Amino acid sequence: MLTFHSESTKLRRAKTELNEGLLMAPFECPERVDLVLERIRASGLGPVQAPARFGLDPVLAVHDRDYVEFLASCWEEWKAAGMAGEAIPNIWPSRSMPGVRIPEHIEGRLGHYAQTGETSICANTFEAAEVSKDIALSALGHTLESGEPSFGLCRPPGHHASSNQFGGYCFFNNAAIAAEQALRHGHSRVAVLDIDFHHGNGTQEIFYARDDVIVVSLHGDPLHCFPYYLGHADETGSGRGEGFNVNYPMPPGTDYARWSAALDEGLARIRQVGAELLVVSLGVDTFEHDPISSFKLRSDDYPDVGRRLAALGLPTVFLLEGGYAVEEIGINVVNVLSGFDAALARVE
Ligand code: OKP
Ligand code: ZN
Repeated sequence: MLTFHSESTKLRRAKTELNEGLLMAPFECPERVDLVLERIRASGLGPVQAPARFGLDPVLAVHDRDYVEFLASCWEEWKAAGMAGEAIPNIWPSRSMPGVRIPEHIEGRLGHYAQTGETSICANTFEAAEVSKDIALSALGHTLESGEPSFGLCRPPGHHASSNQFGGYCFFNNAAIAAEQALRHGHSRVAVLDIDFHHGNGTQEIFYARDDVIVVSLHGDPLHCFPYYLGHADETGSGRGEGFNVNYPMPPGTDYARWSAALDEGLARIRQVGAELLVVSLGVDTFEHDPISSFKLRSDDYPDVGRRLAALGLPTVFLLEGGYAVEEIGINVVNVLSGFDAALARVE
């Protein structure tokens, strides 16, 4: 499988994450990319290629222009306002009396465009997000041209980013950007399958009222797990999108037997609606030793995930989402990808 990677994803190197009441070293760190890349090279998964550049038009196809402009200037504005640390939101609009005007001061704008408080904006956050979506679009382009699978080693991740808010380490929604681009290339229906531990709330929001992108997500039950407010099974889409958003919330402690049964159901639904291309939001924070998650998947389970995805028989683009702070992130990612490749090889 061809991997798209750029050292520029590591341009974002935040110093702080607000977690458990403390400002900590971020879990979503540049070293994650090195661990995955090392394993790709060591395992002989396939060649690694640099992404092409696509500019902001594909971003503006899923994100609001004012949100993108906010991300582009946030860090400079924050510094200009004399702030000492990284840009961390600390105020949100009232729910009962929502304000209609976007503030001018960067502190107010930051709250307006943030859905969560753990993710600091620092130098080069925008640049890294741009490269991350270029990697996703390059992977998509390769798969569209060749029919062959591809892997985008995206960082920062994307699936929590909605049309107008960042959060959960995500700024541009790479999977949504790729799915939208596949439609513009001529596909009539695309599937986004999100197997990160956390619910892909941003992806859900972006496509919620649409039937041209089916979004299927397996994740920790939002009653107990981040991002808490979305991801319930009764969120099934709206209007013509009814039935095209499918959530499988599962309790902390979920093991591979239960998880893979949900995966099979989700894959059956994707098959049933006639999706022509599969975008996989590939998080491996479902791993039993992930430091911020609570599923119990083991390294040996991941090749079987790849095999089950390959059985769909669709052109497939894998995009990295989560998976944290453990040596096994590389092993687990490559296990999914090589399991997929091995199953394809058997069919050919
Ligand atoms: C991003 B991705 C748990 C805190 C969770 C944020 C998690 C963001 C996950 N106590 N903090 O979906 O992997
Ligand atoms: Zn996650």
